Amino acid sequence: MAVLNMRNREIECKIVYYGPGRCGKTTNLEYAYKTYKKQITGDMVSINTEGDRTLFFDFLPMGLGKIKGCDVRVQLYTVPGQIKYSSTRKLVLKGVDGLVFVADSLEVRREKNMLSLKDLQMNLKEYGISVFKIPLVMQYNKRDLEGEGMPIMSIEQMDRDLNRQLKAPSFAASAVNGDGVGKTLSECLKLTLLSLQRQFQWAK
Ligand SMILES: Nc1nc2c(ncn2[C@@H]2O[C@H](COP(=O)(O)OP(=O)(O)OP(=O)(O)O)[C@@H](O)[C@H]2O)c(=O)[nH]1
Ligand SMILES: [Mg+2]
Repeated sequence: MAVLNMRNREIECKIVYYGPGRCGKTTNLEYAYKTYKKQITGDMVSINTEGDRTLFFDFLPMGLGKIKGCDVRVQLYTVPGQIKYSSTRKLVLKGVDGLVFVADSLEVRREKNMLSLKDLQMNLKEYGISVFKIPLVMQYNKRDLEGEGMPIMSIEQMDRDLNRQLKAPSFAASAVNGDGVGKTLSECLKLTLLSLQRQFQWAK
């Protein structure tokens, strides 16, 4: 849950990158860390197992400066995507204000994307949050793999699989190159801050 300190006019909120193992969540944060230096307010913390898989989470603090008179700070987190880290994923979701669901465009990951979205929905439910109500942005990652030998799904197919009911804003991306990373994040920030403004009547 966001922390609002209206006396000091400070807001701190939490955005979580969710999605199946190896879909590119950590890569999104790494790109943001490298690229948005002015907004990054501390080191990126990653807790990995061997082979770069996320074990607990990645964490990246950002400061957006003053928005409508308030100093806005954002904490970006990723969950570990591997099935076996289910309880850690739930823990990382605690207090989430906005979500990026990173889906893997590789055809062979189709089922994994859908299972991960279900897992997200169930974990949110345990915190009393509806996936339809929370600020959520979809990212269809690894678009650069088109024509590289392993078939990828069309955007339309991914929308049908994952976004038919949610109707969340969606972005094609290639996190390794940085394509779509900024657009995804800024849309999620926009939706999250709008939702906080509505909830707390801030900026009125
Ligand atoms: N070709 C391509 N590879 C990508 C892209 N994004 C990530 N990768 C690669 O996919 C692999 C997994 O990326 P990670 O960012 O570690 O995936 P993750 O979602 O954090 O995985 P977990 O921590 O296990 O949940 C790495 O080898 C990345 O370089 C992309 O857009 N295109
Ligand atoms: Mg990771």
